[in-house]
Amino acid sequence: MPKILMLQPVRIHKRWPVPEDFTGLLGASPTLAFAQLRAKLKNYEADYMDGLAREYSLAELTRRAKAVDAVLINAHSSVGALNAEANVRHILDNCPGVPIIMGGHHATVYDFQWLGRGAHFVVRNEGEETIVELLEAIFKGGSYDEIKGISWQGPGNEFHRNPPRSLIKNLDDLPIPDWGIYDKKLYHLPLPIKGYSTTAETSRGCPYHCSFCAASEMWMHKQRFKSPERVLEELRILGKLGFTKIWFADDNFGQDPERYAQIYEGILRENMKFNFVVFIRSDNIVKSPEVMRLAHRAGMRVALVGIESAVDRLLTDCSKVSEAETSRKAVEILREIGIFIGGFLMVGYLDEKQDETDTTFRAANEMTDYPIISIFEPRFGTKDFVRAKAKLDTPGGDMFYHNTEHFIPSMVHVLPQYRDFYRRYLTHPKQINKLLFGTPTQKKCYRTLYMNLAKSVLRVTPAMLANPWEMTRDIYK
Ligand code: B12
Repeated sequence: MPKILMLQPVRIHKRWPVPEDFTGLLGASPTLAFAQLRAKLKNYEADYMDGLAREYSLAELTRRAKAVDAVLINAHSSVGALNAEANVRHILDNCPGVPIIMGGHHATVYDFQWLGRGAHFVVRNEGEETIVELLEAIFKGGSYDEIKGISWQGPGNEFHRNPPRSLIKNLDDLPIPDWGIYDKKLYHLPLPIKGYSTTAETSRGCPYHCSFCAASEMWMHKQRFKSPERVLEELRILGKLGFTKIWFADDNFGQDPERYAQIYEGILRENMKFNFVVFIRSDNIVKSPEVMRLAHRAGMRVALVGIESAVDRLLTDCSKVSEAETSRKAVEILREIGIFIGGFLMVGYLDEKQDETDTTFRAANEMTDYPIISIFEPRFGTKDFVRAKAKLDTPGGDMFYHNTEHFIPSMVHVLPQYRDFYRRYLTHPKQINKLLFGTPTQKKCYRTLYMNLAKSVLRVTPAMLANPWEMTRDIYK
């Protein structure tokens, strides 16, 4: 039986004092990608490493990559691109001959760039059907020309991009994810219920066209749903496996409130015990506050809401199709119900004025428990990338890497304001008050945040101290 290694890249480079992936401070949950792919690859022996959830030495990476016949790497964001590339290089240098297959959001848009960096194959967009055909071709010696959805390096190092593959019509046709590949002890979501944490999904994609969003492009602006019966079946299995804390990966959870009401009612009817985290739009919250109450009774404890900006001019400019007032109403509803609010906001958007930036920072403070603010960076493959490029406002050229230092040239002045915001946020008595006297979810979230922050600060090395806010190499063996 051929062997594969499923690899979430090992962190060879790290940032200090705050890690490069700020969301990671609130806990860890695995990518569902490998559990879902593994369920399609039952006739392979599979090993799994998650470099975002624990540390590994390079010697261990070498040993485990040498022991398999192919390495499958998830490349999901520009923030992780540097480490993903360092892993590819390490495997090429130390395990020659092992085919490297990449997939995920980042690999999909940067397929040729990854081939140029040494990957042998990139599986673009949805992976389940493609990986089965690709591994068969690799191990049984078929041709790659007919496999839809791959990009690959030919024998003369020439790059090929095969035609795209259609999306799976009915997500219920997917096999049940194999959550058994994950080491349960590695993951922890900051939710009050006792039990193990993991990731699941009820849908894929999002029908909207926000011009900054690469995720919606990835799924061709379509949203496909699993049926409520299928979601409940997965939840029963998760419950039996001991998972009680679930992060729903959906980009647009709750889009059809009636469908979701059936899921919540099922959870309550069967007396299933879960706490869960979701990404949900303000307009869906406002559309049906009663469904949100039901959601809370069924276990929704954290809502990650794309507020983006508190300025309607900017929301219109990025085609958000939701007004700042809608987000305010959504926040009121969530507060009243007692759901923890993680708010995504952008500052330094194209042509943003200083007073607009200030308004958004104020909104981040007022409207969220946990503000996840990004200084706007145009993502390759989006409409905003084309707009920013026309103005030469792309600090990293094609934006393959996340640029922690320079950001978009016309908005570089936002950086000190951004750091100042987080310094104040983290030390403000309001947060400490929630840590000590808040809801069980607030207590859990803030305890996790401050513990992880302390761990990050304390694990300083001389190289990190000399280069704060830079990605510094941290593994030598
Ligand atoms: C769980 C998760 C995380 C976890 C990672 C878990 C882990 N231990 O691996 C944590 C919290 C750590 C995380 C962090 C970040 N994340 Co994240 N994350 C997700 C989330 C919510 C779910 C992923 C998932 O399970 N999806 C469901 C699976 C089934 O879909 P999929 O991942 O796309 O996989 C399919 C295909 O892409 C493909 N595929 C994927 N990988 C591979 C690999 C191979 C070899 C093959 C063949 C195929 C393949 O096959 C799968 C099945 O079809 C997604 C949102 C989403 N909807 O996907 C965001 C998402 C991927 N994250 C995102 C971002 C931006 C980040 C951060 C940068 C956030 C931040 N600023 O801190 C960091 C970066 C971390 C890093 N260092 O790389 C963005 C990426 C957008 C983009 N590229 O432009 C997403 C899409 C969220 C969003 N809508 O913006 N994340």
